Amino acid sequence: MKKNTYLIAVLLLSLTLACQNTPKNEAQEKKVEVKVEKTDEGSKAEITTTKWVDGEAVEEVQVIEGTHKEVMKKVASLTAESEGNENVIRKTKKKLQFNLNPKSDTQTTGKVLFTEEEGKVTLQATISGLTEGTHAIHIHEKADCSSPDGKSTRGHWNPTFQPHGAWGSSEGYHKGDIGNFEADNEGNGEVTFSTDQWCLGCDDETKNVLGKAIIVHQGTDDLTSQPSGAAGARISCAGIIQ
Ligand SMILES: [Cu+2]
Ligand SMILES: [Zn+2]
Repeated sequence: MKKNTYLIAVLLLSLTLACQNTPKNEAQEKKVEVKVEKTDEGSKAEITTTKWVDGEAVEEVQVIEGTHKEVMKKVASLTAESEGNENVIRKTKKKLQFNLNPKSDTQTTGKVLFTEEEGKVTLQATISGLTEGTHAIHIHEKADCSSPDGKSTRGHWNPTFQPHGAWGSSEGYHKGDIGNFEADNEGNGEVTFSTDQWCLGCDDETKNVLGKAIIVHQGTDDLTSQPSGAAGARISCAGIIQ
């Protein structure tokens, strides 16, 4: 399998099994962790099942390889085992990790991590190769970073047809209006942003960030100029793809 993994999607499923016949304090616990790695040549899933027997963790690892479709089908059938079982307390944590790539003749790179837990999505990004100062970061509407200037991602993601603005503003804002962050004198910046107005792959298209793009700008978002805050060149780009 090619080492160049362009995307790692990790789906963590924690299942707590409370058997009907067992008193509550003796409830059996089982944890299923699924890690899917997608490469140019196919996919590989690693399923780790941890069971606690008499207070000791017993781990079992299963590896599935094949086309992405085959692997995802197997994973779905394995995790569906517990569905319909009322005694299973299901807690799902989704993770999506990818890199930001330089645009507009810059050296601006970065790493982005999206996590979703209990109805809340958190974005964590570390960005380097920036000029010192304030930079805008947004979600744009299309996961297409093919053009050298990043404009193939189109405008800001705005599924609710609002004006551009500061996140949470009563005058309206785009679902992609994350805002600004600071880069230090070494050109490094960090962004942490949490909201229940996004989701990772749900059916609500006013919330689903998959298929969109992250864009970092050379300039500052003034939070008022239409349609996109006059934030200047698009210097780093990544598609939000599962
Ligand atoms: Cu933007
Ligand atoms: Zn906007």
